Amino acid sequence: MKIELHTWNTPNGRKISVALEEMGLGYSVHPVNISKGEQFNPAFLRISPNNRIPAIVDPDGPDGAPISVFESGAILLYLGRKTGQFLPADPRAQVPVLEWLMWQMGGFGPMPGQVHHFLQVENEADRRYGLERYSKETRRLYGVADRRLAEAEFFAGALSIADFAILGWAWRHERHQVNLDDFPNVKRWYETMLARPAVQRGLDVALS
Ligand SMILES: N[C@@H](CCC(=O)N[C@@H](CS)C(=O)NCC(=O)O)C(=O)O
Repeated sequence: MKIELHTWNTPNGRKISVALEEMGLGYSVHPVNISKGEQFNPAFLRISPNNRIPAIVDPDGPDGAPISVFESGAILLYLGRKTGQFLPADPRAQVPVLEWLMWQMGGFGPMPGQVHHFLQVENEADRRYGLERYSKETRRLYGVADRRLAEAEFFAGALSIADFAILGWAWRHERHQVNLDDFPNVKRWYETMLARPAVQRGLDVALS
């Protein structure tokens, strides 16, 4: 049976469709229209109590019984462990995957997400401080990524779930007003990722 992907067409949603495609797992898309408040439906809250997409339901959980998972980082770790792909079992090799996954979850997502928010604020006085603060922090994070990718092909060395997490947000670089020409190593990595057929399928699949 297929994994249910409860999601919407957003950076956090795209991380999981890309990972599912890369791992070759069958899945069905269950759109949750967050602009209409469907994330507050009681049935969705039962699998995602923080009223955020994405969430998955795997009918074939670790013990054979169904399991649901919310939070995109937890979903990526779950899928990596389930398939043994893009998450090395060796503890030393796993550390950079966890580091860059947490780096994304804690910063390279929340910060550009705030840029997206403040860009929509119409009152200039309300907008200015937030936009300046979060744009600066977003650019700092792109700089961190650029330095990392000067020394490694992918964030954790080999392609991993951390790349899928980071790609979800890099995919929206134009929306948070970052020009990848300013970050040539990120640009090289981004183009490498987009050239992967499974990544393309994960970015193209209809989620809404
Ligand atoms: N930390 C969460 C964040 C998820 C998140 O912010 N999802 C947004 C869309 S990208 C959402 O569902 N927003 C609905 C809302 O704010 O009510 C994750 O990575 O899964």
